[in-house]
Amino acid sequence: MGLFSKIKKMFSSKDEETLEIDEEEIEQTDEDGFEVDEDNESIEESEDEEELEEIEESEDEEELEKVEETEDEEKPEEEEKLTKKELKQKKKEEKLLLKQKKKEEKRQKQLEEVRIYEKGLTKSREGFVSKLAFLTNKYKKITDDYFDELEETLIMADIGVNTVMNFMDRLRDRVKHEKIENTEDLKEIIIDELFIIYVNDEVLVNKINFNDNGPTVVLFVGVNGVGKTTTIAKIASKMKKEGKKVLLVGGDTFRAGAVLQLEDWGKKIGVDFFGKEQGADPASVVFDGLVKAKEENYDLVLVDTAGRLQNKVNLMKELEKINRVIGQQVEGGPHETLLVIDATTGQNGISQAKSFKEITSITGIVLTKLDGTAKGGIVLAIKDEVSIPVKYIGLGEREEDLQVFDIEKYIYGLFKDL
Ligand SMILES: Nc1nc2c(ncn2[C@@H]2O[C@H](COP(=O)(O)OP(=O)(O)OP(=O)(O)O)[C@@H](O)[C@H]2O)c(=O)[nH]1
Ligand SMILES: [Mg+2]
Repeated sequence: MGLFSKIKKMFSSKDEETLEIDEEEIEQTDEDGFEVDEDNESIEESEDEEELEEIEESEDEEELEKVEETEDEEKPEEEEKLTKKELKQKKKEEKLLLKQKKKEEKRQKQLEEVRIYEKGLTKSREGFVSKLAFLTNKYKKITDDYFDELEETLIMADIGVNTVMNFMDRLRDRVKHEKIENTEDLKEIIIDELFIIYVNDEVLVNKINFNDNGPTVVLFVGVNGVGKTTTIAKIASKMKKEGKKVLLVGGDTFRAGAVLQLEDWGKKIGVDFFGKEQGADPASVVFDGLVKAKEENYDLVLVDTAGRLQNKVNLMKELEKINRVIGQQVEGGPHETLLVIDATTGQNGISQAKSFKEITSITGIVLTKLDGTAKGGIVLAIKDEVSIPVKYIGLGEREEDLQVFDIEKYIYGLFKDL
């Protein structure tokens, strides 16, 4: 079975069988992508188990006493044994039920996320899938003309010229070696090959690098209007719900109103904010913000920055300064530098990624507004052309529309109708 068939089976039905596959095959990514939460989860589970055992023990003792009492009343031994056995059985069943409930909850959460991917990628799916279906019907047999039109379709989906060229070479090879003749038989192979472009023999790291010794500092960079501030607010709100103490730092002192916008977000979602007036030195804002974060034991500090200074050199100097301050204040910081890119800007977004990569070290990409474009292929192009993992994607304006990027859910959302 091809990769896509497996993914489709995983996400499109809810029966028990798929549930099993799901548990085994999907590498569980926590909602927010923070590694530490995965650990928490196992702690949670083991704590639950301990608790259960404790309860079991104490209950067992009580029951034993009861049994002893009744023994005095000359209860037949056989019957007593049976009760003990039954009790144990009952506890076991309860434990199992709890585990199943947890599994089901996890599964439901995942399906909800899949629905968000589905909805957010509607435009891309409609554009690409319908074109692919059209080509399949138009040609029936694989010909050079078919390949040409397919190539054009992929480039139109913003997958990127170089990526498409590589892809086409691989596809042609497979067609030759596997002696595939019909376009219909190629549909699933196309998806599998796109998947392979993204995965590309690498272990996919979409988790945020969490600092265990002090606050985790995440720096957000990107040009104007791409969605930095809203992304910060969405992540902050998610983290707050997970019980983390979050501080927003208004490092964009360049644009009028930017500081106030972040402060307003803080108020709206109930997360603390630190900032100074417009025009203040961003590095000094970050410095003071981090002093506060350390003194008051914040878990997570999200730093907003200005996307456009007078020119690239200025921006580079500014980011260097901010990085230096963070590194001095918090060991290993910034723990992440996330570049925010607006998916609707297509190839322009790719160029931005290349430029930013030259001026500062980027650890991950947040791709926003994927819901607003029919060119969702940009996810594949970024990975292939810029070699930076996409860590979050924005699939709409609601808070829950910001999702940890998951290639399987993405491929499903993009091709489920095929
Ligand atoms: N549809 C959609 N809109 C989004 C998404 N993410 C952000 N937006 C919108 O994009 C607009 C710009 O977002 P901001 O967060 O202000 O962008 P910014 O990068 O901070 O902009 P500057 O501060 O001007 O540099 C807002 O109207 C957001 O609601 C998304 O995933 N989908
Ligand atoms: Mg902003």
